[in-house]
Amino acid sequence: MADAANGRAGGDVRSIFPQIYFRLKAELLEDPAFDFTDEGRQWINRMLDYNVPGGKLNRGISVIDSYKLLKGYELSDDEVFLACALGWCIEWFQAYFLVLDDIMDNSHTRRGQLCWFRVDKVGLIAANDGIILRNHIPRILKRHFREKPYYVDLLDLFNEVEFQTASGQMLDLITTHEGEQDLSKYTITVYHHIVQYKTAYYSFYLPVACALLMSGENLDNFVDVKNILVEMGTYFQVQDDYLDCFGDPQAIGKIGTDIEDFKCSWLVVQAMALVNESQKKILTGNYGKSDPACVAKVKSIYKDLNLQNVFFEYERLSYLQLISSIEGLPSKAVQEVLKSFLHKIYKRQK
Ligand code: DMA
Ligand code: MG
Ligand code: MG
Ligand code: MG
Repeated sequence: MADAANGRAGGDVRSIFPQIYFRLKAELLEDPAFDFTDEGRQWINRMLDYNVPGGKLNRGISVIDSYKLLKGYELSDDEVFLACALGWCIEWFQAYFLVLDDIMDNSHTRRGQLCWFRVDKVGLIAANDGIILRNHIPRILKRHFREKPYYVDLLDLFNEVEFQTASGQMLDLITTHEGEQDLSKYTITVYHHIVQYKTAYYSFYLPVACALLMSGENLDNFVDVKNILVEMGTYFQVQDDYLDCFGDPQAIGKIGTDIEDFKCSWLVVQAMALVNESQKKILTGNYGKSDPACVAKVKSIYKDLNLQNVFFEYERLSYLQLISSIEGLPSKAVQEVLKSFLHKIYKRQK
């Protein structure tokens, strides 16, 4: 345990990575910039345990996997620790956005438990907890990366990606006003714009960009890589939208709310392109209502339109397209990074 917490390179990343969380949390709970009371420390401790470590950890672990592939040799204990710390910064970032996303989407469950704001005695304190989660990231970076030549670039990267994500969230939320006026405003172009910003940058570009910075690279030289990662992130959000309706809540750990929330989901975009007049009437009359009978009517239109098969075909083609773009990149190491990321999500059920 002591070895693992120090990031010994001998073990498997999947077993080391979770251990590093405890070290980072302990450091945050002893932060000298705040005079903690016992209650304050307990609140942060519980809030972090509830929101940070319980996900798939794909984003965080991708930093270490990518860094290893870019370096091309065994990492030292120190390098493993730093890559894990950066990976955890992305998991903190994700926790920050999810806590707030669940309030705004009026969601019920996340990662197999109640959404944080629905927990007794939490409520809108969750909004401030989101801010604290975000503020933990520069504190982790300051403690462990201050002396690194890429420190400023790292801070700038998190700031830029935060701005992109928050802007994407804004679009996701305000676009529903347009949809409420006229469902045919939900075009694939509008959809791509939303998901590129709300999901792709932080989920796909950010982990690889972190690994590139650690490897001493200049991100300006990786525009092609960024574009492919944005495509991959788009495919990932299409999966998320598909699973929101057709996934197993037990497996995905959350109950879908996209239909109730009038979201510009990939499914409704596809449906609007395929409906006949009578189906369109049913869809328009029932979309965006919290009544379960209305939701069921929307889902039955989706089934009649065979949207599951439309999705499977989209998934197959996206995969082929991504592989061919990846194989067009000059560096074999970078190709491996992107392929390993793609294989983590292809045909995912959760
Ligand atoms: C995800 O959008 C985007 C962010 C920034 C959390 P979403 O609301 O579809 O996510 P989920 O389905 O996980 O609530
Ligand atoms: Mg949501
Ligand atoms: Mg959302
Ligand atoms: Mg979703």
